[in-house]
Amino acid sequence: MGAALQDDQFDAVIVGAGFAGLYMLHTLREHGFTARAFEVAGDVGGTWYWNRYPGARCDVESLEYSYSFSPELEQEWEWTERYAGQPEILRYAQHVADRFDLRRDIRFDTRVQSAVFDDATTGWTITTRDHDGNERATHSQFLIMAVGCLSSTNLPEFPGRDSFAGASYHTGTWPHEGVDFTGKRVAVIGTGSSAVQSIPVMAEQAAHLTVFQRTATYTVPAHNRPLGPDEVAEVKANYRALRAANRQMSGGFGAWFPRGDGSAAEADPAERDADFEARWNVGGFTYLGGYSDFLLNAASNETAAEFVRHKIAATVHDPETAALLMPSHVIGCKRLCFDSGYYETFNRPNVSLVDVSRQPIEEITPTGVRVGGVDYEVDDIVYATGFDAMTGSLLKINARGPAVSLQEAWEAGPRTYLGLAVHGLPNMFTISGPGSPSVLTNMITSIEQHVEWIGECLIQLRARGLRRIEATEAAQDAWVDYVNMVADMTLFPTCNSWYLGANVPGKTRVFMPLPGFPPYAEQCAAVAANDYEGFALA
Ligand code: N01
Repeated sequence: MGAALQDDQFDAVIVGAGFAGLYMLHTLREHGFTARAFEVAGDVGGTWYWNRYPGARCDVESLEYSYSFSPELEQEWEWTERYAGQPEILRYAQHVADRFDLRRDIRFDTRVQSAVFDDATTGWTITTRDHDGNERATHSQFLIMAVGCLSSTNLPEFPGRDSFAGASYHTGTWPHEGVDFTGKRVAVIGTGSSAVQSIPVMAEQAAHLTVFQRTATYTVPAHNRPLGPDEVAEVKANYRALRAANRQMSGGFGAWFPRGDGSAAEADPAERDADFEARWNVGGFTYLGGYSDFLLNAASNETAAEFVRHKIAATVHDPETAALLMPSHVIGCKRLCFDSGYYETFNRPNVSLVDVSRQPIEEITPTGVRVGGVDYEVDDIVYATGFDAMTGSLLKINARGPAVSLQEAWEAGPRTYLGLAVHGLPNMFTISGPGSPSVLTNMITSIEQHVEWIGECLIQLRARGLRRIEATEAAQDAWVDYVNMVADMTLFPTCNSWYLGANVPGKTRVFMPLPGFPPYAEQCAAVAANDYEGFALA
């Protein structure tokens, strides 16, 4: 491995050049492996390349949502806001690519179409197609999927969708030149994180904005603001300690928030409300940090949910609209949202809310959206309808092992060992795959842990002259049972979230991520220390 390889032959092929692909490429090169990354986009950045909708920014604070692997990088990069906006995060990804000279090993505008493992050569043949339609085969020993968890858009098959005469957009594939909604009547379908961020911004431009809501959403103020030089200096002076502390947090971030313990249901109501109020005023993920049982105990959860409903009632002037905006499901069981003026936006005279929970969207007509026989005429439609999360992009690649394809292996839902490997697909790794904490964490913390584990694994294989690694079926079965058991101890499976695949019609209902980052990272380390227990090495 690592030497005298032809131009189309690499130790590893990496699919994707977002934060996972970039760090994987850097790590492999540092360890002396040859690697090539393929990226369907025209540049690096992954999710931050595509999601350019108005108001797009990260919900994890910028000083934490950044790589920790290079102390020099974290010292030299200057974040300007508490929550970085999409353009700034994209510039950061571009800076990383340039600083570590990664671009020369990335082929942009190139889609990986298929990957076939051949036991005779113990390697993968990867077929790619570039934007001119040229197909090319590349060979590698390892295949590393860095395709992102939220990269395959979900565009519901509404009858008549293609008949719409105006412009349609999906938040996840937003035009790079931006969209001017001035004077337009705009429909927004969906009220998840992307909608919550974009609705207040679009409402300022549009002549009228009609929001089609299937499930009301819990959102907490983000309280975004510019970062002051003193707070940045303080974090930079203590960055190593903060990163280490974050790796001990269940979400891989937030070690600097004050955390409470105990049960919200058993707390003194006045003290509990004071705690909610204080956290509401700090904003962001702090909100659910006051007690430790919000996702374990329905009564505790209800206290946090009810507090948000009171805030909605106090904010939204029209009682009917306020009632529609009040969610009834478990708070946090769908991804909590963070906003800059979301509920307030429904007080604007140019914004209206249409409930599509009981009467779904019937049809998209040439002039708008039809619900319950009523036509809402609009000029533009924004689909904020989310993603075929965690499995969508993996399954789009036709990956085939010696006896089974990924599609066949996951026919009844995703099955992995550690969220890192799939039985039947040797020498393939998935970064932040289903069965790992991934989307329940600060993605960059999870990505770094996976990349470092894979890098070390390849070093060990090389040192021992081994060429093949495959998760055993027994280890995978046990891991799937374990993930299900952990999920079933929580309230996560109680609502129709994308974590469960419930947002995509026909998708198997399986809770895909694994709650709890620190124990998971320890399990991965123990597997490696125990001679890659659960993997067959050859
Ligand atoms: O997508 P979503 P998103 N008819 O799936 C609705 C991350 N993220 O792009 O809830 C009508 O959350 C759907 O309704 P329902 C974050 O992890 C991060 O907003 O399924 N409505 C829902 O309201 C987030 O969770 C950040 O009933 C339909 C909406 O569309 C994830 O990405 C920013 C429908 C989809 O919401 C996805 O967020 C943005 C239909 N047929 C996103 N189908 C930051 O950190 C779907 N919906 C910055």
